[in-house]
Amino acid sequence: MERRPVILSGIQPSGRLTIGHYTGALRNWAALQPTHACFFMIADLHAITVRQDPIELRQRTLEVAALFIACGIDPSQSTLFVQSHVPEHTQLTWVLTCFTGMGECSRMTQFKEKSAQYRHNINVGLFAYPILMAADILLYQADLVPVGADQKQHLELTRNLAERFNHLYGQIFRIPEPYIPPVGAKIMSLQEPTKKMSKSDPNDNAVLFLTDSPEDIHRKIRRAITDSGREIRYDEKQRPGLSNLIVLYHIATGKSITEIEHEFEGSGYADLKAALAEALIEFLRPIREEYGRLCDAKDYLQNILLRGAEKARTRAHQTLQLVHNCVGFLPTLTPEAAVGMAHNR
Ligand code: AQP
Repeated sequence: MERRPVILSGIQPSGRLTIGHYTGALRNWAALQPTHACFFMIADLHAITVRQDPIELRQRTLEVAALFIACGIDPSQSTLFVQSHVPEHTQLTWVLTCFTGMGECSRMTQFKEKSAQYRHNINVGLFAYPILMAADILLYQADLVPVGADQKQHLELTRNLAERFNHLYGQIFRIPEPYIPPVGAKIMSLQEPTKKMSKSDPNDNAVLFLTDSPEDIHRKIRRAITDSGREIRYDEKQRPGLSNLIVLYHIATGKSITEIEHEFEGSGYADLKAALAEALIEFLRPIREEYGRLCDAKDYLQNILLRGAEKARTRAHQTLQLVHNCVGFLPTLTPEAAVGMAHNR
């Protein structure tokens, strides 16, 4: 049978998901799932690099699962799981940590930004975050990793680590390629348009959440920061706020940037904002409604995640065994053999 190319990607349950998660990740995942073997995880191990409230983290994990499905991830086609349910992620991380230089991690832009943002809690996990991400990807022998533009540097480190390991031990890891969408790879904050829109931004008006109500959407778009110009013209460098709104309008309507510029010829920013708010409300409505239905089906979500973790473990364990063998660890039982032994007791 022909091997379908493998995809691994994930999102941290560190807050409510934003329109950026949709354009940078979820919509691309949904588009790729018919032709790829997909592993999509809720990255709770990554989330605790920043202090999380345990009750909220559990709740958010299920909410993120509901949003994955509401955004088109089909659990019968793709493997959907929680990262901490597959212990191989932390096991491979340790081995890779021993192959990573301190300088490689300290160069990472995200580490620099997050250690400035969370000065009171610059923990080793924050520093080692990209090594865990490398383990996530390499465990599944992923060919393609759909990510937003901000994750490109981490993927580069993953490739370097895989090549380093392969150079020493033979062809153990597949070298993954990034998949960065041509549009929407970096949706910017509505209040500081030179900064990425982030779910943990303390300013609620800066972030468009996928589950925002129509009233929230109207308010946030009305208050979005633009510049003092008049003309509706895309210019990412000179007019980042306006350009971000144009990209959002493109996403919500499917119209090209040129079509949008024509549509608003002679109109002002207020016209664009009013049309954008309406378009976003309609665009996000089916996601919000499906999410509402799924949130009431906790058992269904939990079952999907448990089945997904079993499937993910089978694959992850194969890679981990190869790696353990390379570095000289004694073999242990496979999960299947261990289950067999427990049954025979
Ligand atoms: N604004 C964005 N535009 C495009 N893509 C984005 N992604 C996140 N924000 C945008 C993409 O979503 C995937 C998973 O993101 P994540 O939540 O695991 O991590 P993150 O990039 O750190 O997202 P946040 O919202 O900024 O999280 P917090 O606030 O918790 O740090 C990635 O592919 C990412 O590129």
